[in-house]
Amino acid sequence: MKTLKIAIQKSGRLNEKSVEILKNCGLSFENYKSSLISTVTNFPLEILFLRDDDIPEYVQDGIADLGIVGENVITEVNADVEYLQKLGFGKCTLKIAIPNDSEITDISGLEGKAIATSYPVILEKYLQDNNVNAVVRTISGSVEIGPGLGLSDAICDIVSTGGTLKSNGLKPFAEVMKSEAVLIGNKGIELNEDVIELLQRIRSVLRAKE
Ligand code: PRT
Ligand code: ZN
Repeated sequence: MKTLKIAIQKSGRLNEKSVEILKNCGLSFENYKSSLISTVTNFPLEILFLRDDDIPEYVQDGIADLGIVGENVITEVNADVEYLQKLGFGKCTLKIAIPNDSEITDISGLEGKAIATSYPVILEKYLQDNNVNAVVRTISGSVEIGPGLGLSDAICDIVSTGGTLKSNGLKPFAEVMKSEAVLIGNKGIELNEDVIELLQRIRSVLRAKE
């Protein structure tokens, strides 16, 4: 049987928990920081360490059979992949936030306003669903400083504790989507005994945590 490939985040918020869940499945591998691929020594599996943004497309295109990534990233790139299992970590919410002193009080108040975000696809869809015409300004990071710089009237960004919003004088205003890390698979994945075994191990690790 062909060696399976699973893509996980190389470094960042999901890396540690992704490695942990695989190790808890009894898989032995080196958690290389410098190389892209690590071979599992006691299971026919290779681990690809990637930027999280690249994971949905790698799995969609079959370069990796499986992947662990945040739902927000999958939705943003519109990846056509199979959702196999929610993993219970990396939980966060994509929210629209406005300055504490903003005069906006409801969604319709965003009409004609500028919103800074790293999630233009998800935000555009949300605005459309709510019949609001706003200007979406796409920036790749530090979205929270947008209003302070006069770049935008609101932001749309990932929130977990809310601390970042608070320290930038912003308040959450509307919830756009909830997200957590999920195990995804290529749509054409063959459910052979290795895949089934791996899925069973992951599910039993999750059950043991409940
Ligand atoms: O380098 P690479 O591209 O792989 O990583 P990245 O920098 O794009 O992503 P990373 O590691 O920051 O986040 C990976 C995933 O973790 C995200 O796609 C989410 O699914 C999930 N996640 C969970 C979060 C957060 N919580 C989170 N708090 N992603 C980002 N944040 C940021 C947020 O953008 C904001 O700047 O943390 C800040 C807000 O946090 P609080 O606690 O102050 O609210
Ligand atoms: Zn990223």
